[in-house]
Amino acid sequence: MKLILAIVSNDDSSSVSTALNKENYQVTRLATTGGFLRAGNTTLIIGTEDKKVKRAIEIIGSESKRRTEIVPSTAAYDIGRFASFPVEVQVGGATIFVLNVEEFYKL
Ligand code: 2BA
Repeated sequence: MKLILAIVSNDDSSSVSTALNKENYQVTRLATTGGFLRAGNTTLIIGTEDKKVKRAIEIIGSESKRRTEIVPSTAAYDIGRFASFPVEVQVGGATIFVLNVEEFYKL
């Protein structure tokens, strides 16, 4: 048995866990915070059989693809004068760890 820890963006976490649930994976969601950006993300804990790990990673990857989004940004270029312009930012993606599970109990 394996334990998958998948860190995904908050925006993707619902669609990732819904897609996993649909294929009978059991998922626990933890609200977590990235150490670098200090922004909220979601860590999914998935306990599953070895042979189901590959498919779980495919599902996580397809529901949390890295993509660029255009967001508004504001810059001050003179005292009291601001310009608003769109900037491209990278969102999504997943960081995944797969660990061996020595023992597993449901009591
Ligand atoms: P990613 O590498 O896609 O990582 C997204 C989030 O996944 C991280 O959020 C962190 O919560 C988790 N994560 C990634 N690798 C990990 C690992 N080896 N162990 C434990 N957790 C891990 P943040 O820490 O807020 O990082 C957000 C993004 O900032 C990262 O995206 C990366 O592009 C960049 N970044 C992180 N640390 C950096 C550093 N020391 N220097 C430059 N850029 C960094």
